[in-house]
Amino acid sequence: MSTSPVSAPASAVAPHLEWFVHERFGMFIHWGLYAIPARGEWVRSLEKLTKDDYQPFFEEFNPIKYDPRQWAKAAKAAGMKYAVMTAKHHDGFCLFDSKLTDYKATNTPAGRDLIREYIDAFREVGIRVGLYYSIIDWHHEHYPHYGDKIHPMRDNEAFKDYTYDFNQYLEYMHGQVRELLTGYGPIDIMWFDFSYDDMTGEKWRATELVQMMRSIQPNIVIDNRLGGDGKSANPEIYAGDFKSPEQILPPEGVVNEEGKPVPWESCITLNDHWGYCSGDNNYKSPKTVIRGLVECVSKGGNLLLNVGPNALGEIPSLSLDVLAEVGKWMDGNGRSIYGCGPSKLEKPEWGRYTQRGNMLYAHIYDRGMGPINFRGLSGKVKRARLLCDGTEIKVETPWMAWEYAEDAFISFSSAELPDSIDTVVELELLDGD
Ligand code: H79
Repeated sequence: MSTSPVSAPASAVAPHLEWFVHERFGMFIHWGLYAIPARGEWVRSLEKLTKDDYQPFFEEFNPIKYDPRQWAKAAKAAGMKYAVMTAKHHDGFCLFDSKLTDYKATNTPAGRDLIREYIDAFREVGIRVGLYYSIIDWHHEHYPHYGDKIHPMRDNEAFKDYTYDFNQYLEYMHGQVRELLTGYGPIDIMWFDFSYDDMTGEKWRATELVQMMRSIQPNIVIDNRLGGDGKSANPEIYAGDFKSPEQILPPEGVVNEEGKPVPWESCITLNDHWGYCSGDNNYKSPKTVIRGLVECVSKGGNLLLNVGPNALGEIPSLSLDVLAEVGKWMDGNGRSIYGCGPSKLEKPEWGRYTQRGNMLYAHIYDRGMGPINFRGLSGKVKRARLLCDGTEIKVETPWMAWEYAEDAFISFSSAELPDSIDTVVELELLDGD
């Protein structure tokens, strides 16, 4: 057979990435002044708002319901093991108390460092903390543009003769990254967003930046959006630790030019916006999210699932509802996610496989008509159990299947699958192949 059922799926990763490829499921948090207009985090650019147009949101930002312990509780209950929150998004507003700018939460009615509270609250419940930092900045006077069309400065007559000194912006950006890495203890992930056109790599003085970061926090996990060659087996120091597909799950696992698997993490919104959008109720169902997470793991990746808290500081209740349902499933089935990766077995007709060492997890979505076929596994299964409650599942090759002697089969006694979203059967495989 071309496929070997018994395989250790976790390919070796650098030691500082072991936790990252183990935990698999994180919470992305997009929060900032844009929660007030509530039309998504791109509102300033898309609607060509000037600094003056945007300023009222700064003056009124007062999230009286902000209690990151509640957010951490929701993340924990959903089975999320890490989080990444916007310390600064493209609008340049800082949720942290940076000494390098006045454009920060401390100077709004909020009056305090909201990133510190997030970090404390999530650490408190054992969730790893990451920070999103936009390298694009629509507020800084020495950040030139984003493309030729999108950035408000460029479209604004008043700025047509504008001159800038990009090095001053880079000093600012490097300085803020240093602040974030020195002021809050160990940060697990630094999530930069993003390079474009020729604004990539050394335009950000990325080698120097990453060397500085590693000198402060050698084990920090860094995304790949400072630029660099995503395919090379010997990538630039700033090419990052993982690939970051956005709003898409890759069709198969991600590999470098040598065919070696590369850690990756898809970031996905729960509705159709990252930042809070009051009019957007187009939520993904718990089933979509759960199956999406399983798909990521079955292809060797992570899922970073977004919430966009509102101007008062609350995660929208529709988001909380989905997270709670996902959490119920994770409670019973998380062992098919954490520490798991792809199986060498082909994707089955009825669902997906994930695997950890000799433990193969069959995620059954579609019961089909006959017994469920585990192709090629005849005689290779030591035992099978329903993951969520430990019930014995009999693995057999029924006489009707005499033509398929290499395959193993299971049948559920009830007409329904126990879990209509994803029934997981844990198959302990015999060693060897
Ligand atoms: O922070 C989130 C996005 O704001 C950011 N990355 C994620 C994690 C991002 N910035 N730019 N892009 C993604 C790509 C550009 C997308 C755009 Fe659009 C298409 C900008 C305007 C049209 C997406 C759709 C944002 C607004 C509408």
